[in-house]
Amino acid sequence: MDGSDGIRKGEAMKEIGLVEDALVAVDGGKVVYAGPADGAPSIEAAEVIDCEGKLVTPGLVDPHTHLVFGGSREHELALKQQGVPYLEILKQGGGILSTVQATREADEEELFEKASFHLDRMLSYGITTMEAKSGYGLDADTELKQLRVIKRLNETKNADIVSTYLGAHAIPNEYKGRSQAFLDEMLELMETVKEQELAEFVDIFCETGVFTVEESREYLTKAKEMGFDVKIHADEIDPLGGTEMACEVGAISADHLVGTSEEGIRKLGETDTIAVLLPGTTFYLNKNEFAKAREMIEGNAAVALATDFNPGSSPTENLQLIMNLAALKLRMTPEEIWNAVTVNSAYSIGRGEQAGKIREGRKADLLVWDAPNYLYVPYHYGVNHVRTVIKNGKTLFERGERVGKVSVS
Ligand code: IZC
Ligand code: ZN
Repeated sequence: MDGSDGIRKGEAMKEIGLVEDALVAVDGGKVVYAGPADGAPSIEAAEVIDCEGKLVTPGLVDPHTHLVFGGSREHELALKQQGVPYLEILKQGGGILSTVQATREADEEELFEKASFHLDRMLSYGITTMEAKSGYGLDADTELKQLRVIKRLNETKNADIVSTYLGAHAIPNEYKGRSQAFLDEMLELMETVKEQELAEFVDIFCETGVFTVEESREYLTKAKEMGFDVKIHADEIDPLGGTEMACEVGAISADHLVGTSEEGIRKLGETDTIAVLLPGTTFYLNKNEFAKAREMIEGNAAVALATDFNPGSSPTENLQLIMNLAALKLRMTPEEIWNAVTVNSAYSIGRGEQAGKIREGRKADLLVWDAPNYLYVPYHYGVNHVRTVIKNGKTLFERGERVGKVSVS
């Protein structure tokens, strides 16, 4: 799949650059030919993978994950069943704050091992490039600990992991009622994050009981002045207007957007802020209203999709399931969905020129699917359809199983 350059907005999300009877040649971990088998130059191959007429795509790009955390939150399921809302659990010191406690208590090695486990599962589902956030420390030591784990994962694992500093994810107990003082501390820490080159992006949770639109605007503006690109958790639960603000400050992405207003949708169409939608979270929070993907795409927005992998509101590493939910709940077409997990998701984490397409000169991040065509994956739900995961030209997984001698660490 290749097609046009740049972010795919609105109508352009219909393009997928499909090639029938294709051949992809790889050398030194890079793609050296991608196109019709007929027109291919003669190639002497050391190894040939016969894809048997099946679908081959770029590695998937997951642009919103909370990959590194301590503990888990299965005890919250009973509260959810009793109808206790997500923000109420947080208000009572649970939710994000319970993960903060567990992450503060875990040492760096434990966090690394735990995140490696989840990362391997993501890879087995075909995610070869992803974003990962801090945000379960809410203090200098733990935020830096999480960011160091992300850096080490990126350096030692066969996956590209882009790092986001989310110190402004919740207000910790020690700052209860003093959000500005807490943001000031997180701003100070941002300078260290910059000096130590531990993150490319800065993110904030703009939500009722967490940070207001005005606090978020000021915080993200300062982050931009420090040289970060910015992202935002906006309009996830309550429609506060974070989407409009994200477009105004020139955020690279605005994420969630379940309650985005008409005005917010219009602004997404007019700017290059990418709408990263997380239907798995809406499903898992048991909500009936999903993000208005159709209106966004018809209004010329660029839409991407992500797992939002986290221990509270979206415990899944399966981006293919998110593709199914996008088809059913967001009414996105198969073409739009493929763009949303490849080209647009890559651009939403600053990797649009490196990942998300099979193109000569790029890393050979390829998936062979047990699927006869591209319509099949958004249709057949709940399982892993990837037959072969190839990262940098190396086969890592076959039908979900790690391949022989290839070391993932
Ligand atoms: O741990 O609940 N929404 N942050 C904002 C989350 C979900 C992650 C969590
Ligand atoms: Zn999130």
